[in-house]
Order: sequence, then structure tokens, then C-alpha cells
Amino acid sequence: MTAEVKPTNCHYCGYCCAFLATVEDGRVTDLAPDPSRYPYDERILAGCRRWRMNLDALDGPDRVNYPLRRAGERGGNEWERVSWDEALDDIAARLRALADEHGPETLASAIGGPHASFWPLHRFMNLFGSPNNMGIGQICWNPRIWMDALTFGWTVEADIVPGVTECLFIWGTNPAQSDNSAFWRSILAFARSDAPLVVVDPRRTQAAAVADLWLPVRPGTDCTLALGLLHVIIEEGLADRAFVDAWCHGFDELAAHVRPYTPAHVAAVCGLPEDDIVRAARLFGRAGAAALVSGRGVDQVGANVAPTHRAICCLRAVTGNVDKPGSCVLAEGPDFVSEMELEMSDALAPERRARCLNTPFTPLQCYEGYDRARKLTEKLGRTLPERYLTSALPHLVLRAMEEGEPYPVRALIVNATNPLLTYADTHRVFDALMGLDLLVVLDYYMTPTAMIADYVLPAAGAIERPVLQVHGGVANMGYGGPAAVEPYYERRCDYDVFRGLGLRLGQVDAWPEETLADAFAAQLARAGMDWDAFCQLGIYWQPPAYAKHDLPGPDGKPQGFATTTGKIELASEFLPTLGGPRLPEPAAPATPLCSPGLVEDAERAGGAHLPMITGSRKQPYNASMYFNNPAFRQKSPHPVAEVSEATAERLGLEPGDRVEIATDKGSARFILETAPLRDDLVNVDYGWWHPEWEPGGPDLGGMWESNVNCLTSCEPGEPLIGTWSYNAIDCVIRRIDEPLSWE
Ligand SMILES: Nc1nc2c(c(=O)[nH]1)N[C@H]1C(S)=C(S)[C@@H](COP(=O)(O)OP(=O)(O)OC[C@H]3O[C@@H](n4cnc5c(=O)[nH]c(N)nc54)[C@H](O)[C@@H]3O)O[C@H]1N2
Ligand SMILES: Nc1nc2c(c(=O)[nH]1)N[C@H]1C(S)=C(S)[C@@H](COP(=O)(O)OP(=O)(O)OC[C@H]3O[C@@H](n4cnc5c(=O)[nH]c(N)nc54)[C@H](O)[C@@H]3O)O[C@H]1N2
Ligand code: SF4
Ligand SMILES: [Mo]
Repeated sequence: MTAEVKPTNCHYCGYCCAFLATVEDGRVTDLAPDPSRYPYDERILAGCRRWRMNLDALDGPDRVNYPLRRAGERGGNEWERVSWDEALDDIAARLRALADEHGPETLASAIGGPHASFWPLHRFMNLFGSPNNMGIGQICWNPRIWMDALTFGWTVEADIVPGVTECLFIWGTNPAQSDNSAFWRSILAFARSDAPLVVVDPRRTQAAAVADLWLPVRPGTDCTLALGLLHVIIEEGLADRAFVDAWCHGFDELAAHVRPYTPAHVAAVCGLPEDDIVRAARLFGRAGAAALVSGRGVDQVGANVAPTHRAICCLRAVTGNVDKPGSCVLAEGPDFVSEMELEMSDALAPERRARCLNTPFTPLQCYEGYDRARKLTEKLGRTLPERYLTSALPHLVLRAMEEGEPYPVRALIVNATNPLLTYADTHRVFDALMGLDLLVVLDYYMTPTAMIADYVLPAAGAIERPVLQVHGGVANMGYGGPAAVEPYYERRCDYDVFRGLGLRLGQVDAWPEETLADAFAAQLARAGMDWDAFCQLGIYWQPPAYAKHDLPGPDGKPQGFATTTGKIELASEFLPTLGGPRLPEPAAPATPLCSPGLVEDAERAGGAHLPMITGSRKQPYNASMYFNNPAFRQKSPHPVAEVSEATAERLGLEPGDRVEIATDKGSARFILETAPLRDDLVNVDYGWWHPEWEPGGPDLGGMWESNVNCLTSCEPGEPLIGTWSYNAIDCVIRRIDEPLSWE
């Protein structure tokens, strides 16, 4: 058999680097970076510890290779291997029976981070008639997208241009660990230039370490900080009056609103030096072009999430840093078929949408809210991805599982997520999932969530499947490439699984493309791009134009912004129609999760009551993934809770101590380390379990011991979107003597 060399892409992070696979007899025998296609950057590959996994994991001993059906008790790790036809026939029949009994909304789905294209699942769900996609949208990306779209009419990206961007703010994100790609390189390059870099993060991250100014903000107080920056900018006359007068709505109201947010007040609330607040405001306000990137740190702060994003949007707008080179640029809608069309969201009947487990609880994050926002964004021809922005609220879906209220949810499809480790309130998620009639998990591995499933279906991974990464379709770009090989064993692409189920359930016209590659080809065809040509280039990209608001609209006048007023809404005309505020109002900074009794008991046992942030990204792991990589485990062997040196000393703790951290929700155990972060704050790892243990049984791969989501709650704090808190929550921490299983 002769060896062939085939283009393909890694998908162990969202960057999807280009590779050349040597294929012999349908098996990949070698993999080498492909400098001829996007994205390729030898420095990124040199710094990446994951790409070899494409070879190692492709036929790894712990991969799930065949459809498995539960044979014994739920969670008992007794499985029978079945054929795909048997599995899909049975799942389809059981779903039909459950829908006949309770209505199609009795089926919910769960998704996670952007590991796969989720539109095939969403299409299946829409056509099945269920609105209930229990996503992680409310805490990942949605808050940003919603507030950008309602303020500017579309989403905004930082346009970091060397020599043009005169100031860069990195706010609640740490690309050094979360995005080991060209983006982090561009920040490093920026830090080496003369232009100031400002980092807002309670931890001294790698970005903070190279910044000109680090603002170690008290978690959950970012909205106040942003309003304080606006105060200084407006009081000192640093607003871009020409831009504001022409393009912003509600400036005087905003100016009056931020008047009380003096540096002294903000310093006290945010725990920052007054001078640093003034300095940061001047750096942003005086820059000819300033860019700002925000992330999870301000996406997962419960009640504060919407006001913080709104205040950040106002900061960009009043300084005129909108759609000019080197500042914050509105993306373009895709030329190719949008996510919303692929999802076939329009096929979901109005009466089904109204049953979604977010309605009328969160008036923005629901179908009605989406439809109203869509009317705005479509004024300039752009549509936001629908399923993600209407995702159901976990606490309501869990209640529907637990109590059958407002109707029973009896079945769940879990696609590329591991809710027992990554969703909030693990004990509750576990109890709810254990009581289901049908739990289907599609994954590469026997995860803790898969261990309690009725069916575990083997997913094909990167290099066994084509990739087209389009960032939810909010920009005019897509990258990726073809599969190098057919999936090994009986693994299947997610697309094939949902198509297979859909066809069994009468969705005959909805799946015209037989394969995922055909579907991608059809998606790109609208942009005039041929799939083979795309596979050779690795990218479809059209740069966004600048100053799009000045372009002539259909009536020949400047098109403006796709908002109610046609301007950037500093004061929102839209949010009050949903009961929200016109202007960003900070909420209480912390979500309390510790009752007085818990705190008293902990203090009596020598412990302390502290604010906590969770899940700060750390290489080499990703959420609950890659703990099966022995080299990674050797390098990062145990789950860590971090406090500053001064805090450790105050609490009488030492690096290497074992600590138990608890809230009213539960407890988990970690190894203490000291790190440069704010005093009196604890930063706790997430995702930890033991993939190497025998699956099943009461400890489910060791997932109870150091699972930070045993401490969190999915009760939403934010009234419009429903965001709960992974950051800015409180906990009690105390030393324990017993060794952890990781030692
Ligand atoms: N406490 C706390 N909790 C958090 C966070 C936090 O910061 N703190 N972060 C939250 C955020 S932002 C997110 S996005 C979530 C992430 O949560 P998840 O997405 O649930 O996290 P992962 O552990 O990455 O789980 C992905 C699973 O999908 C499988 N998988 C990967 N690719 C594919 C594929 O192509 N197809 C299929 N079928 N399976 C695949 C992997 O094997 C893995 O088991 O966690 C959230 N939870
Ligand atoms: N290695 C690795 N990479 C990942 C992931 C992973 O699990 N592991 N997950 C992927 C996913 S799903 C996502 S969503 C992205 C997230 O990517 P990022 O948004 O970059 O997430 P983090 O790296 O955790 O950075 C968030 C920062 O916010 C800070 N922070 C916490 N609370 C607050 C607060 O109240 N205010 C402010 N200003 N800052 C705060 C934390 O200290 C942390 O440094 O990463 C992706 N990349
Ligand atoms: S893990 Fe990410 S950076 Fe590393 S090779 Fe894969 S896609 Fe590229
Ligand atoms: Mo995420």
C-alpha cells in the first residue's frame, strides 16, 4: 500500500492548525505541520503541547469506538455493544414515544464549548419540535454578543493593528492560557511596542505581567470600574464629541449617570488605587485608536454581566473607538450560509418556542427577545445565531427533570460536553440526570456524564472529520479543511448521528447532504467558494470595512447602526421594553453561596470565608479534557486552589497544604498554591477527574473529589439573560490532613 499525504486540521483548540497527514491503508501514520495552508504559524506549533495528540489519541485505548447501550443499572458500567442501526432505531422510537406522551419539549439537549459544529444537533432539535437546548450560552459568549448587538447593532471585535492601535485593554481574559494562538502573539507584540497595554484582572496573568498598567479589580465590580473610567473620560473632556454627536444616542444621560462614579468611589468599590483608575481612563481616552478585548472574567459574574458589558460598550463608543482602524470594529455577517439558516430555527413552530424553558423567565434570552433583536440586526442584513442565544436555562431544565414542572423533561442528548464537571451545581445535575428515561451521550471518551448514560455514541474527532470553524457565524470568516481519513472503527461525525436520527423521525427533506463535507460545501457555495478550493487555502475571509455606519443605505443616507434609533445606544431604547435599564447599573458584586452557619462552622474549624473565582484557564488542560494525557498529568499533577502569599500567611496556610473548599452546595478538595493575585481571594481549578480509573461506580471516575462545580449554583442572577456565577462567589476554605487521590 502506498502512502498518501493529505491535508487536514487539528481541532484540539479553536485555532484549527493546518497539518499534512500521511495515510496508509486508511490509517494516519504521520502528521506534519502544513505551511501552505491557513492557519499555520511555526511559533504557535512550537508552543503547542497538544498537536501530537492527534496521532496519539486517534487510536487511543480509551476512545469509545462502538455504540454502547447500558446493560445493567445506570452508572454501573455494564454495556452491550450494539450496531448503529439498533442504537438509532431504538433512540428514535423512544424519543417518539416520549414526545407522544409529554410533547416534543420533553427532549432537551446539552452542549459545551465550541468543540464541534452544533448546528446539526440544533437542526435535529428544531425539527423534532423541542426548543430546549440547555447550553452554556448564558455564561459563555452570549452576554457579550447580546450587549454588543443591542448597543451597536452587531458584534464588535478588537482590531489590533501594530502602529495604529495606541492603547489596548485586556479585560477579564487571559489569552496566554486560553488561546495559545496568533492572538496571544499579537498581544505580546503589542506589549513590546510603546503603546500602553492595560490589563483588568484580579490575577497577575501573563498579560498583566507584561502590561503597562495592571488593575487587579475586585471580582464582580467591573461595571463600577467601567463607569468610573467613563466618569474620568467625560469630566476631563476626553470624549470624542464629534463622533458622539453624530452617532451616539443618550450621551447627556450617560454623563449624568456616571457623575457619582468618582475615582474615589470607584477605588473603594473595586479595591484599586484611585490614581490607577484615572491613569487607565486617560490612556484609553487619549489614544487616537484604542482596542478592548473582554472575556470570561466578565461573562460569568451573574447579575453584573449585562451592565458590565453595556458599560464597556459605552466606553468604546464615547471615545469614538468604533469601526476605525486599530480600535473596536463591527464584524460583518457571513457571505456563506449563516448558522441560523443551518439550524433551521425558522422551522420551530411558535407554540413550541413559547414552551422554551427560559420563557418568560428571561425576556432577552428567549425566542421573543431574539425575534425582537433580530428585527434590529436584520435592518443591516445580519442575523445572530438563534439556538445559542435562546438556549434554555439549566435551573429550569433541571427542575423540569426533577419535578416535571412546568412539564416533564424526560430525555437529554449530550453533545460534546461533560455536564457533570462543567455545568454548575454538580449534585443537582447528577440527581436530575440519574432520573431521566433516556440519556444519550455523544463523545470521544467514557466521561463521567457518559458513565450514567443509556447510550454512549462514539464521536469522530478532528482529522477523522472535516472542519469548518465559523465562530457562530457572527463574522465573515471560516477556516478549516477536510478529514484525512474515514473515522476509525464505528465512530461517526456528529452530523451523521443527527441526520440518522432525523431521517428516522420523518425529517426527510431537511438533510439533503449525505455527509458533513457536502454540507460544508453547500454552506460555502453561497459565498462563491468551492469546497476543494477552500480545502487548499484553509480559509474564507473578507476583512470588515471600516466606518460602515457612513456607507450609504438604501435611501442614500448613511446607514448608521442597526439599533432602534439607528445610533449607538449609550442609553438603550430596547432594554426598557424588556424591563431592563436604559443605562448600566452595577448590581451587588458577589453571589453569596455560604450561609452564616456554614461560615461559623468553618471559622470554628480554623477556616476562612473568602471570595472565589473558578476555572481560570490553564494549559495544558481544557475544561474536563486531556486529563487522560500522561505527559500532561505528570507536568500538572493535581487540582490547585490559589491564594496570594500574604493571604496564605494570614490564614496560616502553606503551599502544598491540602484544603477543602465548600459552599452551601457542596465541597471539593485541592492542593494549595500561592500565586500573584489579589489578597483575600481564592482562584480554583475546574474540570478535574481521573479518566484512568475504572469507569462507573459511586465515584464515577473520581469526579466528586475536586470538582469545583460541586460548589457552584446555576440559579441565575442576571434577569435578562439568566447568567449564573462562576466568578465572584464566596466560599469557605480550611486545611485538611487527609491526602488527596492525586498525590
Ligand atoms: N466552575 C466553572 N465551570 C465552568 C467554567 C468555568 O470557568 N468555571 N467555564 C464554562 C465554560 S465557558 C464552558 S464553554 C464550559 C465548557 O464545558 P464543556 O464543553 O462541557 O467542557 P469539556 O470538558 O471541554 O467537554 C467537552 C466534551 O466534548 C467531547 N468532545 C470534544 N470534541 C467533540 C466532538 O467533536 N464531538 C463530540 N460529540 N464530542 C466532543 C470531549 O471529549 C469532552 O468530553 O464549562 C463551563 N463551566
Ligand atoms: N487551556 C484552556 N483554554 C481554554 C479553555 C480551557 O478550559 N482551558 N476553555 C475555552 C473556553 S470554553 C473559553 S469560554 C475561553 C475563555 O477564555 P478567557 O476568557 O481568556 O478565560 P480565562 O483564561 O479563564 O481568563 C479569564 C480571566 O478573568 C479573570 N477574572 C475572574 N473573575 C473576574 C472578574 O470578576 N473581573 C475581571 N476583570 N476578571 C476576572 C480570571 O482571573 C482570568 O484570568 O477559553 C477557551 N480556552
Ligand atoms: S491544539 Fe490548537 S494550537 Fe495546537 S496544533 Fe491544535 S489547533 Fe493548533
Ligand atoms: Mo466557554
